[in-house]
Amino acid sequence: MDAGTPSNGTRHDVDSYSEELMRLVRDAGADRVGITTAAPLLRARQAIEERIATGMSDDMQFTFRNAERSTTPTMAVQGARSIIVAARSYYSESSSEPTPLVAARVARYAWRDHYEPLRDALRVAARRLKQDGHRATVFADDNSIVDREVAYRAGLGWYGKNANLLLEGFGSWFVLGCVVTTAELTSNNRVVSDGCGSCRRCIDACPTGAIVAPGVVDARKCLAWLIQKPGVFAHEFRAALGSRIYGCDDCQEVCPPSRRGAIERVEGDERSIVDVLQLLTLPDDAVMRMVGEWYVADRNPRWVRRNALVILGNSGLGKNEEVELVLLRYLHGNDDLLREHAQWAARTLGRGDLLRDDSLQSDPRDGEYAP
Ligand code: B12
Ligand code: SF4
Ligand code: SF4
Repeated sequence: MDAGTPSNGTRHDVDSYSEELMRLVRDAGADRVGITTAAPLLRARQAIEERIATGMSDDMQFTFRNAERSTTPTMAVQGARSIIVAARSYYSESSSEPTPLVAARVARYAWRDHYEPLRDALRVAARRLKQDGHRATVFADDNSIVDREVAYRAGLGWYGKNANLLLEGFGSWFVLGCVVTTAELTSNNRVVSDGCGSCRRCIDACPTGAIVAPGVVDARKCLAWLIQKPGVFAHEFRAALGSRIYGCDDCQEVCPPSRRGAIERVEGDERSIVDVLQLLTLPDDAVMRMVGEWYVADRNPRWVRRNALVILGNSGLGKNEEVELVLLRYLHGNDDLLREHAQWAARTLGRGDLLRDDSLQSDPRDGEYAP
């Protein structure tokens, strides 16, 4: 038999094999599983090309680097015929960490690593497929494939106006991933119809007006991207950053189906808050340990510190002695970009006096770590 089960089997065999694979992924920890074909993701390709043409993709690489590749499953796995796609909840109501003087908020999907458990669940199906002689590769948040479109096509949910995929009955607090395989499987031939109706809360709640049309996020304004983007943090969005150090959840927090349907996942250690003053005084390796799996351009802690300085500027704690010491450290530092962000923070905190200090001309480093 060609590549195991069940290329010359009956429709019934294909159906039950597909069911069996979905069950394996569910049993291994996924909350929802579906199947679609490996046909090109043409709508996603068109959307990516439009975002590039209008400039809305900004400098993002990810799936935008090569739109043909990220929307052609057969380029990810040669001879691919089917895709098993899974969703896993990352919602956790709240975390019980102590609140530091200057607290920065982490978006829920990054409170702990949720991609690896999802990949583990998908690997169970991939192993079975390989045992049966098929090719099978797991992808989750990978540049090779546009996850939401695969999940949409497999009938897992609808695109909300906030561009997230909302699972029917459960909302959007889910990460998505898939197994692309050469096996022929039974696709879910259903499309979940729009569940947003006349609601537009996410559009109104977005702090920067980044949702420019239903389902269309202009990355140039989206805080989740601006936090990741290397370079100077755009002045016009510094106040809007508030206390976000990684990701932004506002367009999901306000979403009624996501509030109603969230599946609580309580397990393991979580980091929902970062101590900004601590972060700004740690050496490089400790900063990177602190942020763990976060996407940080070139794994350069400079971008994390840059964001932390903007948050410090938004803290309203200009009179605090510890805040002043940290600001001085960066105002005296030899990194021009960080110094500019520290100057902005000082001015925003009403501490322009710190900039007038003559000692700013000199470099006070004394062999200790200095930015
Ligand atoms: C690049 C990227 C980003 C970028 C750009 C986001 C974007 N909207 O494209 C930035 C950094 C901003 C980002 C932010 C976030 N991301 Co992100 N991101 C990705 C990544 C790597 C690629 C996405 C992509 O290719 N987009 C291409 C564009 C064209 O797709 P789109 O905006 O979804 O466009 C679709 C809709 O417009 C829809 N559509 C077409 N016509 C119409 C018409 C109507 C009326 C509607 C409503 C929709 C619609 O079809 C288009 C094509 O599929 C994926 C992982 C992956 N490999 O796929 C994760 C992914 C999309 N991100 C994810 C998450 C969790 C987030 C954040 C919630 C994280 C956070 N808390 O900060 C935010 C949410 C921001 C938002 N509102 O979208 C999850 C989403 C899970 C879900 N349930 O939807 C993914 C799938 C990662 C994963 N594997 O779980 N992300
Ligand atoms: S993630 Fe934040 S900034 Fe981006 S679209 Fe949603 S609410 Fe707006
Ligand atoms: S907030 Fe309303 S419009 Fe936005 S995604 Fe949720 S249901 Fe849809």
